[in-house]
Amino acid sequence: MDIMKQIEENIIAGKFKETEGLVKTALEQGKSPNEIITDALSKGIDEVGRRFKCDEYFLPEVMTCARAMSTALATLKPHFTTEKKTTIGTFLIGTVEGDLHDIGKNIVSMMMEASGFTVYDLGIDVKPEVFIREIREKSPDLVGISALLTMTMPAQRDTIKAIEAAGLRDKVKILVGGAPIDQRWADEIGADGYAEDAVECVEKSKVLLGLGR
Ligand code: B12
Repeated sequence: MDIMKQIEENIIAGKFKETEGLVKTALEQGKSPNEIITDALSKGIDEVGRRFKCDEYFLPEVMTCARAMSTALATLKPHFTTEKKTTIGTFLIGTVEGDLHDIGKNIVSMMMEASGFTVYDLGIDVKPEVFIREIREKSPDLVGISALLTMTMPAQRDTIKAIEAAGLRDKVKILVGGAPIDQRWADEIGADGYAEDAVECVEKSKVLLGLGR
């Protein structure tokens, strides 16, 4: 079986102990980290989501698959490091309060870093006051707010409102993302932009900072 298919199947099977070796083999075969994410890992986790939705998988299975996915990303991370020494902008990112999903956010962080941004990742379940404290401390150009649950989408709005109330709204550009998010929602809650995936996040970030595409 082709290595990319093997990685995809490995994520679906949640065999996290074998993941690192497979990802290393793909890198040795000349696959780029980007290809591995798009053509193998994302396909695998999408299938996990599908099985979860139709009750073929339950939470314990999804958790082992997520662990395999996180292991794969950790293996890829050093291969993503940018050659550029100077930063083209500063990006602060976190998953909203009440939301524990971080796989997509971590991919966004890695791609932004690889594209020359300095990234501060606040992790998961981030309260609005923590976003505010960190904006004051790090003075980022951009703030990314991730949400994966329809239930936690309103927390994106609350976070933006809190940033406004703290008098910091005009100091940062705000991008929102996550599977249930779209441009309409981004407009409704007053974000500066929405990106469907990590590659688009890099593109939109550059546009927002006037750096072109
Ligand atoms: C893995 C997973 C989990 C793992 C998360 C582990 C982890 N470390 O992240 C665990 C097991 C913990 C989990 C828990 C739950 N989950 Co879950 N989970 C998923 C699953 C299968 C995959 C998510 C994922 O990683 N996708 C892959 C990444 C690469 O995609 P992504 O996150 O969308 O990110 C991309 C873009 O969205 C974008 N992006 C992401 N963030 C940002 C931020 C910015 C700023 C930008 C610009 C872009 C951007 O770029 C990313 C890269 O391309 C999805 C199904 C799915 N297909 O989404 C369900 C899913 C999200 N979960 C779901 C549910 C219901 C739950 C639980 C409530 C289950 C329960 N009964 O307890 C809990 C909630 C826990 C909590 N409080 O957060 C539902 C949500 C339904 C809904 N509409 O609200 C989904 C859709 C499954 C389903 N089909 O029902 N889950």
